[in-house]
Amino acid sequence: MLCVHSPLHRGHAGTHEIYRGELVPCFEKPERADFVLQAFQRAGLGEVRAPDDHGLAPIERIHAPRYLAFLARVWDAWAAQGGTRDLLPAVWPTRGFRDDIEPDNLVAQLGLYSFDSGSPITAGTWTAALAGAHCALTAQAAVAQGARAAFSLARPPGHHAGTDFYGGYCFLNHAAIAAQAFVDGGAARVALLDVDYHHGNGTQQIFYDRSDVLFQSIHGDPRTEYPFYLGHADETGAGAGLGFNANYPLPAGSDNTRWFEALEAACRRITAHGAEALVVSLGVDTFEGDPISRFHLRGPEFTRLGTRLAALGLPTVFVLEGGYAVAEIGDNVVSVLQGFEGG
Ligand code: OKP
Ligand code: ZN
Repeated sequence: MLCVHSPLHRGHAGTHEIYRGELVPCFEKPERADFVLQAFQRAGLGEVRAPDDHGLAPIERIHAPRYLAFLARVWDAWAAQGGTRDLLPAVWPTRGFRDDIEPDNLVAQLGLYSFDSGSPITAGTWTAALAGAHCALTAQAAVAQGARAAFSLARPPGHHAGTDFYGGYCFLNHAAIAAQAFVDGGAARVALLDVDYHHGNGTQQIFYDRSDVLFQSIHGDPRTEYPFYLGHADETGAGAGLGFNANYPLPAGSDNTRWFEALEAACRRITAHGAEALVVSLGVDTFEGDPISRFHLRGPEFTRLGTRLAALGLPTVFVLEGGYAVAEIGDNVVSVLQGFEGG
């Protein structure tokens, strides 16, 4: 399997995030991608290639121009004010505020375009996120040109990022960008399956009123788990998209039997959708030892996941999302990919 990877992810290196009211070191760190790359190469899974530059056009198919412009300039604007520390928002426009005006104040701009205080912007955040989008687009292009599957190995992750907002460590929604590229390449029906522990609220928001991209997410119940305000079972799509969004919230601590029942339901639905291509938001924070999540998948379960996805028989793009047990993240991702290759 082709792996698309760029070392530019290293430029996104936050120092701290706010977690339970405390400043703690970031969970989403560069070592994550390094460990996945090492494991991929050690397993001899295939070629590792740098992304091609696909330009901004396919990214603008998903993200609003003013949001992209903000991400591209925010660090330089901060540096021009003498800022050196990670940028974190501290104020947000909630219900009743205006969101059609972009304030001049930088921290207020951060709040306008974000939904949490856990996603620091650093000097290389835009460059890293952009490289990640190009990794996903390069993987998608390889699959569109006939490869059975490809793996976009990038960070920061993407599935919490929506049309014009970041959060949950995510800035550009790489999986959504890849799914849109399949549509723009002529696919009438695409399936996007999110198996990260956290609901893919950004991806859901992006495709909520569309019937061409079926979005499904298996995740910790948002009544207790991040991102809390979206990801419930009664969110089934709107307008033309009604019936093309499916959430499988499982209580934190759910066992693997329950998790694979949800996977089976999601897979059957992908087949019923008549999808021509599959994009997988591959988070492995479902791992038993993950420091911020509470499911129980281990190596054999990750292999089984890959095997089941292969049985769908679809051209498949894997996009890396979460996974914070750094020492095990590489083996867990490789288990999924090996399960797929063997399936
Ligand atoms: C990203 B992905 C809020 C911090 C809460 C956010 C978890 C993001 C997970 N201050 N933690 O889905 O793996
Ligand atoms: Zn996650």
